[in-house]
Amino acid sequence: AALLTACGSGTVGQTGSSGQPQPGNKKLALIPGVQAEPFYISLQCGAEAEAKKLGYELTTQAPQKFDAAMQTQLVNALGANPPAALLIAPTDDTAMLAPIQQVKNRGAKIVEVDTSLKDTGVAVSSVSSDNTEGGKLAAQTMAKLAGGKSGSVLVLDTIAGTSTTAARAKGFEDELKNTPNLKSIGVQFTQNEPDQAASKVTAALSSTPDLIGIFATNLNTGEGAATGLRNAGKVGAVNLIGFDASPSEVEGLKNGQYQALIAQDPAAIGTQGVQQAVAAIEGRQVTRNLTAQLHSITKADMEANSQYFYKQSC
Ligand code: T6T
Repeated sequence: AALLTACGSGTVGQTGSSGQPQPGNKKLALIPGVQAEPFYISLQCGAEAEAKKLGYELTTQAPQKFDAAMQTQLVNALGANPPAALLIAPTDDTAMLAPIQQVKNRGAKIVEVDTSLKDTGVAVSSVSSDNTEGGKLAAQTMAKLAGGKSGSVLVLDTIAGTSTTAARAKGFEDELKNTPNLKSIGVQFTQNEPDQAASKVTAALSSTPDLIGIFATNLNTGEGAATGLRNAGKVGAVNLIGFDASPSEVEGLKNGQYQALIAQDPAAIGTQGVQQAVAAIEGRQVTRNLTAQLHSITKADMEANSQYFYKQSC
């Protein structure tokens, strides 16, 4: 079942017979990438608070898995009279185009939060981290951790077609070229399944004896990579840099399973996403692309950065 929560007051949106939302429509829908996951929960918390402040009603429905078919069902369920705006993290940069376009055709403003479609003509605004920059930051951190030592590095991506993690992997690989002592053995896909990430790490450890580091491009790949290293008794011997700052990743940073985390600011993405949606609905000026801050956190400075840790509930 999909996660369903509602918040905020405001009138339920009225819709004309044409299916085009009218000025009194105060309804917003948020469809994140996946349910019950700290990154999207924190994003939802930011979005809900801002919607309430602006007098809008935000309803969230999230797919059980990070999966385009499951997400399509939720988008289609918005029906012929959609809310005034849809805030969505498309789980596939191409497959989600048609269902989202249909909601737009029915009069809703589209705002991308976190991930985005390849087609930049659909959304009025896209709010995300600068994911290329995040990958670059991870590569610079990896170089620092290696401290001049030579070796190979593995990059774990999630599912092909995920705009965010693809940009992180590319940003990382491009930047790593500036550190000649480190060589990438390539990007491997894990389908966003921790078990697959763990087996990719096990395989890389046996095929690449000089493996010195792993960049895990999101929460699940990081958790799986940490398991893989633990199983092989290689925790700390191979530097693990994760993306995101979920409670379990933060715990892992504290106990030495990760050497660094690149934390996003999901609540800010949710807040700004709602601000852009409301500006579009009310006919005010909208910013096409907005980026939220990123922070590289190590064990040494984790106390000072605790405000960036993700939440399990609002
Ligand atoms: O890293 C985030 C998000 O930015 C990405 O698009 C998908 O994975 C996460 O939700 C973490 O699991």
